[in-house]
Amino acid sequence: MAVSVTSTNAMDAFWMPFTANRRFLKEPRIVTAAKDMHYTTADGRKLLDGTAGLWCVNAGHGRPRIVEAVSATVAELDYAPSYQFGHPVAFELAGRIASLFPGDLNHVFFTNSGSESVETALKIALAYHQSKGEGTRTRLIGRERSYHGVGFGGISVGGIATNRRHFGSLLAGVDHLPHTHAPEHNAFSRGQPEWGAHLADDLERMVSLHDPSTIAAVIVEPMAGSAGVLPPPKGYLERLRAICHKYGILLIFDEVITAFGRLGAASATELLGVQPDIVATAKGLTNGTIPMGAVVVDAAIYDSLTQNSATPIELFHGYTYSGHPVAAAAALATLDTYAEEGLFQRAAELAPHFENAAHGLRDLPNVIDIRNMGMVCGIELSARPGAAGERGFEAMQMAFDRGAMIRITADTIALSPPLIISKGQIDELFELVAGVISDLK
Ligand code: PXG
Repeated sequence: MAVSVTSTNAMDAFWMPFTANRRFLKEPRIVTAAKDMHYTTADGRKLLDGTAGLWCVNAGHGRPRIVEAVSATVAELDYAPSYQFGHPVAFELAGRIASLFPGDLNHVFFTNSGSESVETALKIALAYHQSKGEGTRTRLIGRERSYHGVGFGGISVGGIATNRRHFGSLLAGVDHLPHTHAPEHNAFSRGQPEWGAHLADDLERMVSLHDPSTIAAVIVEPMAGSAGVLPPPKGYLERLRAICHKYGILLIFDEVITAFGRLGAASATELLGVQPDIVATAKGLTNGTIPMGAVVVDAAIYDSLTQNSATPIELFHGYTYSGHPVAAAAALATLDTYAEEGLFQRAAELAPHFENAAHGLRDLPNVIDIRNMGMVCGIELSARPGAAGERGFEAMQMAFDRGAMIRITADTIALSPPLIISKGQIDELFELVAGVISDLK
């Protein structure tokens, strides 16, 4: 069905998320179709997808197996509740997801988005401590420059000021570790920076300040995505893990971006060999086709919550669409596609080429840092005096005009293409971005 966008009046009913709405109405960027590595724009141009949608279309667009699974399932079982009833696809999917995560990360709670996965993970952490008789552990620790979605829990532990400052007092009892970005020490690092592991030791300071008996969990993105692509310094996550272990604090990884192949492995957990207690996922789980998230939980947490429960229902939490059959079918077909095409391995193999292409932009005007990990890179441009974000915004618009979809966070360009991208298309993407940066004022 063709979507016609006729007038500004018709368009402004849609209040667009995280968008400069007034500016968009004057200069809309509309896409109407997508296949493999490309979007089609409303005026019929092809756009190379440099961002896998919003970091979610890891297998590329319009993949037949996923399309067929969604069509077949919606015809057969359009909806079924997961409260007190079940359907086979959700059980099968939970097992498949658990098998992708190492150690005892083998219980899966379904959500519909990354934000809901984060809220779920935080609530499970709090309920777990209570189930063990340690209900004083209520404090949550996040990190500066982290993005954990837009729920009240997520923005409370999150560390992006613009996402917090308009929304009242947020959750009480939250503290933040320092972020790990320090251009004077780690600018233009390739992969994980050498400098910065010691920043994890700040958790020791918080433990002395608050006492471990008050701290429930630490939540971090193993690689911070939205805040401008910040790979973890070497040894940093290991130190956080050790300190959490020492004081009985749960470690939550927000892998909404990093799970399902983005870094060249099933997850950052697997790639980095650091074992969290809870992992929040979404995005790549269904290749972006149908909204779905999954929270993967360690057996010790599940066992404590289920075995110590004083009520028949062990966790008073869930969503109407938890384990939705059509989303679950999309996820199974997505995981099949990843496996059949070896896309996690492919990402690992392409990563060095991607890294070289990214760092090839180093000498262009206004480029002040380039960061990368797996199939992600951030290219940071200096801000125009008094106009932070303006140069980045223009880069996005110019790339759209010239044939690529790219993402920006303020003045940082973030590239994270579908993992089916070819080396030739990587070169094409970076050449286009290089041209844009060179022509920007
Ligand atoms: N955690 C992380 C680490 C994320 O990146 C969320 C939670 C929330 O997911 P939902 O599905 O509720 O949006 C995210 C989402 C961008 C961008 O351009 C990133 C996200 C969403 C939209 C845009 O960087 N990440």
